[in-house]
Amino acid sequence: MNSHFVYECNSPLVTHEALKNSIIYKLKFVIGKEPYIATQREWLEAILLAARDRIVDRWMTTNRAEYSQQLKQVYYLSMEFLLGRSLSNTLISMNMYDDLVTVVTELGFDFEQLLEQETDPGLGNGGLGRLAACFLDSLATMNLPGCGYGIRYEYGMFRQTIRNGQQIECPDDWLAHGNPWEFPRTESRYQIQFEGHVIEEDGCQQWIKTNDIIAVAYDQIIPGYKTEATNTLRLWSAKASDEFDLQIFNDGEYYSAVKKKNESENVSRVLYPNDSTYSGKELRLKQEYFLVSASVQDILYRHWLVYETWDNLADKVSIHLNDTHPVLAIPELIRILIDKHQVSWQDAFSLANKIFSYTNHTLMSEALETWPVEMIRKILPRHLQIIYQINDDFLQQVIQQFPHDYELPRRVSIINEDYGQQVRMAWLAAIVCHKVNGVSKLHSQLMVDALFADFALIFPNKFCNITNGVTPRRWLAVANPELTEMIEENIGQQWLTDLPLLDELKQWADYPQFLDKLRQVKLRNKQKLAIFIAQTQGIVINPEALFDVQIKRIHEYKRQLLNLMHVITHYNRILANPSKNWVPRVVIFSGKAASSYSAAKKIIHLINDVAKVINNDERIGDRLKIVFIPDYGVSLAQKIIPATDLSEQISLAGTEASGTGNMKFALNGALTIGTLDGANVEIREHVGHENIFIFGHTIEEVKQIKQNYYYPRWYYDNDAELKQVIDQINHGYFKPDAPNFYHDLTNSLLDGGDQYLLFADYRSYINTQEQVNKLYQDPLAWQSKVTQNICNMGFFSSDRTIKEYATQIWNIKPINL
Ligand code: 26W
Repeated sequence: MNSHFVYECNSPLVTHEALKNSIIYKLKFVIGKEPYIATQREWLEAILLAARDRIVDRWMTTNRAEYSQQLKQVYYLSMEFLLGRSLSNTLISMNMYDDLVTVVTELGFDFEQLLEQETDPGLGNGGLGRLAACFLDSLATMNLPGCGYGIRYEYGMFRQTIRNGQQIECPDDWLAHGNPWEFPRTESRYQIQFEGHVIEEDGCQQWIKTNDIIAVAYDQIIPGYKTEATNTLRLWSAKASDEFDLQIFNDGEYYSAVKKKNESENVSRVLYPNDSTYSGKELRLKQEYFLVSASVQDILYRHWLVYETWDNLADKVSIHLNDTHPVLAIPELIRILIDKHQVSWQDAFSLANKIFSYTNHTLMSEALETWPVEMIRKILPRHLQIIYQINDDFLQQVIQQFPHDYELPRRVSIINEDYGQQVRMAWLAAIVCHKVNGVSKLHSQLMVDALFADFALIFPNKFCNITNGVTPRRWLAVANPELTEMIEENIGQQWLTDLPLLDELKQWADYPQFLDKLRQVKLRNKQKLAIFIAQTQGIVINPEALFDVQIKRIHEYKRQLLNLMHVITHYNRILANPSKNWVPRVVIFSGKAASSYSAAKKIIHLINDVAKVINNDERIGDRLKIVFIPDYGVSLAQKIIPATDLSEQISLAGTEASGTGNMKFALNGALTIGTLDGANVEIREHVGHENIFIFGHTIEEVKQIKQNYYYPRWYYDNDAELKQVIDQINHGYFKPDAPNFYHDLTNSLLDGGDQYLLFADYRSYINTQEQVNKLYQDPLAWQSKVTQNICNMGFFSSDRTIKEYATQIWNIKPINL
């Protein structure tokens, strides 16, 4: 290849002049506008396209290298990817951030303002989707051959606004202005079959008379940080297989003619905005199958193109299932190998076993997917046969292995006969995959002790732990440039790809000058957030106050309500003792509730009602402010996390699988107040017990309490402050116009069993918050603990996580570039 045509970053071709010309070129020839009439959005699009051009050569180089080196690849199948905005990240990866700032400023734009115009694709619910995005970043940065597969939802996670304290959901039309990052691959299309029936012909199964949809690929480049390597995220979009029914159209029924087309394309229309309870809806099942069928067909097509044999499939391909949502990939792979390529059952099963691995992200029983047998029979009849066959073979093996445990086959059967017939997707994954992992030490332990206890006995080497991590590129370099710069001044640049090097900062941990500089960086981030909050919420907050933050999906188990109970307690204490020297606090909440989750919606409502009363109580002044920032997402997290002093990680022990926000906060110099749950346990091990505020009952104690008949009223009767808080909520102190409005909420605690033990953990939470206040009054002592947090976060880089996946599960090696 003629290297003359290769754009190299830092080469003379990427001078400011060239960059500027290329932006203007895009504006004129791609967008079709003259500079003087183009809108800011059109300029942004031109800039994105010009930036995109500069990663294309890396992409092609990587793809070529992967192809010629015939390396094993991992394919990461996920129903969700929460990438966040791409421009800053791309620029930082390419080391051309400053160049673009210069050029864009010369063109007369405010760069930061322009960045804010980029759409944030919300193609996920929360932790699981964001983890997938961190993984893509780490794979590319470490030159590991991988590719993400997902769905190009036309509508992502709903946009949240708050009206009269309540959550209002609006559609997220994120493609309204097009998506400059994507490359449509109209030639990469696969037929996806649904319904129909199965016949046997000459001993072969044929799935016929199906209704078909076409999956079309859209690719986005995922750049690695300061490396030639890139990654691909391939998202599938549904197209009707017949544009419309010509016969009906000719009969003059235009509407009916396009109806069928619309129905087919509904498959990729909208993300299910639910991350807590599985919905059991047919459309969701179709989405899941749509993703996996397109992806498996694509993987097999490309493998055959290179190798023309299936014998080495497991040596070249590893497929990872991000939770059970893509588990149908298992019967799909087996189906294609057997029905289309005449592979034997034994060989197909053995390939599937070697190729697939699965991560479990939740132990909550209501979130575990189980599909009615009849629904699968209707939509995927051939897959049901394969699932039955897998189950039969497995149960036979179990009976042979454990002939005396008569109950075991019923418990481990993929088909749950207890509630009508249900296919347990987690069981299917646990039986076929060669590895199953949890996402934190504690979660993985609970997984083998409880959910998968039987399977852990049957397959003693299958289960493992790989603790989650986050990418320091987005969560420090992009989100917190000031802290990044300060770290660089002290220890250079290497740490961004080798996070344990943060340990070197320890040498300055005792220097007041260093600690004070750290405080100033935080203060400036808080000032920025305060401006944002004033502009968007009209609430004025004091940047010197302690910023106490809980941002995540609203869920009872995450206990935003416990946080609010502390807020009210604190409010009552200020009122009772107004002259005391109170540490000023701003308590910030942000997060979406699933549209159908009424208890979670009520918690949002209560937060806003409490905020209204307290923020307008003149006796309080700026000693306590509550802010609910609407429409939580990746971009908002990037603003809030660098400005946080106190990170709330307060789920009931045993309920949060890992948490990843907890890691982002600590990395950005917030102290954690949290329970011994998920990855908090490991964060404590790394940062040291004295540098984190741990409270609440441990898992063992929770178990004990629940066994010995938990009586929440006892706490209410014996704790005057708790009683006061609950009475205030109950009697309408925060909702004078509808005083009974929160009865159901307080009842669920007082008489409904308080499932998440808010009352049992209340007192220790309040006392621990007292210690937080005390420490905050001593800035040097506070900053010294902050430093210990930052220094010790090396372990929680997603680079470490991905290295563990690469060696322990996928067996993939870096590309030679
Ligand atoms: C089928 C409905 C549904 C959809 C999504 C059920 C469950 C989910 C996800 C598994 C929920 C999720 O995002 N889990 C989170 O995964 C993170 C990454 O591992 C963990 O850090 C969080 O603790 C876990 O709640």
